Amino acid sequence: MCMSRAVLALGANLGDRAASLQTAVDALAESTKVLAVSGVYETAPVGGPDQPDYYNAVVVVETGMSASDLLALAQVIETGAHRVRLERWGPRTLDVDVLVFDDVISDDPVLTLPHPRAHERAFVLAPWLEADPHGVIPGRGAVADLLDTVASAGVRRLDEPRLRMPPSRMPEVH
Ligand code: A4P
Ligand code: MG
Repeated sequence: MCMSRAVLALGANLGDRAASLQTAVDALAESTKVLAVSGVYETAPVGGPDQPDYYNAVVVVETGMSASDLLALAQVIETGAHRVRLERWGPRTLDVDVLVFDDVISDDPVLTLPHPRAHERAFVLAPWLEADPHGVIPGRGAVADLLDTVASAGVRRLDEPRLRMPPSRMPEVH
């Protein structure tokens, strides 16, 4: 099977934020091989209406799925967390975005790759650097360099909670 490497961003600012993030990690591990999980970052909301602070985290996976199947999985996970889409950039129990999928570049509005705002958001780049210190955003540059260019005020790594990395259910590919 042809394996791809993808990076996903998790965000939650309603309900039990830590539980929502852990549910997403567990659900991803059901269908992909989870390679790395960042710590949990408490972050001030960017854009949208007045809303509570987020918990954000980043997950690196290896998968035999296509990019569109991975987006579909992300959306199933969001729906499973009872996410209701009320307004763009508004509060949510769980947001699962695909940040990069291999080195694919696409401006398809259904799945834009890399994620069009990832490179300018400290709440994405800080956990990404932790999970993948050598991460690169195709067409934009190294995550480490991009993080140096954005304002990181309002982005704070928490000692607790920690996200558990569940054992992968995916069979090893030889
Ligand atoms: N879509 C296109 N490309 C992608 C991709 N790479 N990954 C489409 C995921 N989805 C992608 O998404 C809207 C549509 O984007 C989907 O139908 C999908 O086909 P959505 O999740 O329904 O809506 P949204 O999340 O409200 O919009 P959007 O534009 O994804 O918002 P953002 O940019 O993700 O921002 N502040 C803090 N501190 N932390 C956060 O996590 N998140 C947001 C949401 C705003 N402010 C935040 C945070
Ligand atoms: Mg989203």
